[in-house]
Amino acid sequence: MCVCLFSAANPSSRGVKSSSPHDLLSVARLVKLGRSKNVVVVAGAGISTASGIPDFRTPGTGLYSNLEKYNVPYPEAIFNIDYFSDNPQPFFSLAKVLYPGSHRPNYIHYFIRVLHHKGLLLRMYTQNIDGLEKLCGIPDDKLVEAHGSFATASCHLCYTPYPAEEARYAIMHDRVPTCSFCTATVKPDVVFFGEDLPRKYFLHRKDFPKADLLIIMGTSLKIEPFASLVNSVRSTVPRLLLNRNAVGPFERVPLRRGDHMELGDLADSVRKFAEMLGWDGEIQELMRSQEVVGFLI
Ligand code: CNA
Repeated sequence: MCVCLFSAANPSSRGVKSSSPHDLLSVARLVKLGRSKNVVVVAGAGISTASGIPDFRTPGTGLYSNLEKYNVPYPEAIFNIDYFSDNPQPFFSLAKVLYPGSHRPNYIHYFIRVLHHKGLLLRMYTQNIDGLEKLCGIPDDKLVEAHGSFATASCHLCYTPYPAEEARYAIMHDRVPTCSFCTATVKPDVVFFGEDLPRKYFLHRKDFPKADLLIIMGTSLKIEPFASLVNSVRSTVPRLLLNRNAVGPFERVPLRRGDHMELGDLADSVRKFAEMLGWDGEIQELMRSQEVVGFLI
C-alpha cells in the first residue's frame, strides 16, 4: 500500500459546522469518567508548527506556499519518488531544514506523552517526520511514524540500508550519498508519494477496532491511505478533531453522532483540554524537566 495525494474522506460541497464550546468538555468528561482507556491519536504537521516547523498547506506559512527556492515544478514533486530519482537536490535542500536536531517538542507533544503516562494511549499514528514525538519521550511501541523518519536511510532504488548518520552528514554538506551496492541515490527513510508505508503502519488493523476514543490533531487529512484511518474506528466511538479548520469527515453536516471538534489554534485547544482534565500542571512540569535535560545534552 503506497502513499498518495487523494482523500476519499474529503467531500467537497458540504457545509461546515462550527465547533461548540461543549465539545471539548464532553470529551474531557468521558476521559474523567474512565470511559476512554484505549485512546488512539492521529496527528499531522499542525502539531509541530508551534515548534517552528512549517506544515504543508497553511496558506502563507506552509511549505507549499514557499517552495520557490527549491525550484520544483509543482509542490508535491519535492516528495515524489520519481522526481527524486531524477533530481534529489530539492528534497535534500528541504531535508536540511527538517532534519531532527534544531527543534524542540511543544506542549502538544507533551500532552500526548502524559496521555501515555496515564495509561490511556493505545497508539499514536503520526504523519510527521520531525522526530519530535520520540524526542518528548513517547516510547517506540506506542508510536507509528506512518510516513517514516530520518532515523534510518537506504538506497531509494535497491533499498540497501545506509548508515543514517553518514547520509545526514553528506546531505548537510551538500553532497549526494550514494548506495555502495548499486550507486543510486540514498535517501532518509521518509516515505514519499509512490512509496510503501512502513510495516508498523499495519498495526492499525488491530488498534482501530479496539479504540474507545480517537483524537485527530493538526492534519488536513489529504494524504491517503493515512486519511482514511479516521473512518476505521467503530461507529459508536467518539472522535475529537483539534485543528484550525474542519477536515475530512468533519466537513460534513450534520456531524456523525459522537464527533466533536474544537477549531482554533491547536496549542490553545490542547491547553484548554488539559486544563479540563486537570493535567496542565503535570504537562508544564514535565516540559520544564525534559527541556532542561534537552538543553544540557
Ligand atoms: P498539512 O496538509 O500541512 O495540514 C496541516 C493541518 O494542520 C492543516 O489543516 C492546518 O490548518 C492545521 N494546522 C497547522 N498549524 C496549526 C495550528 N497551530 N493550530 C491548529 N491547526 C493547525 O499536513 P498533514 O500532516 O496533514 O500532511 C501530511 C504530510 C505533511 C505528511 O506526509 C508529513 O510528512 C508532512 N509534513 C511533516 C512535517 C513535520 O514532520 N513536522 C512538516 C511539514 C510537512
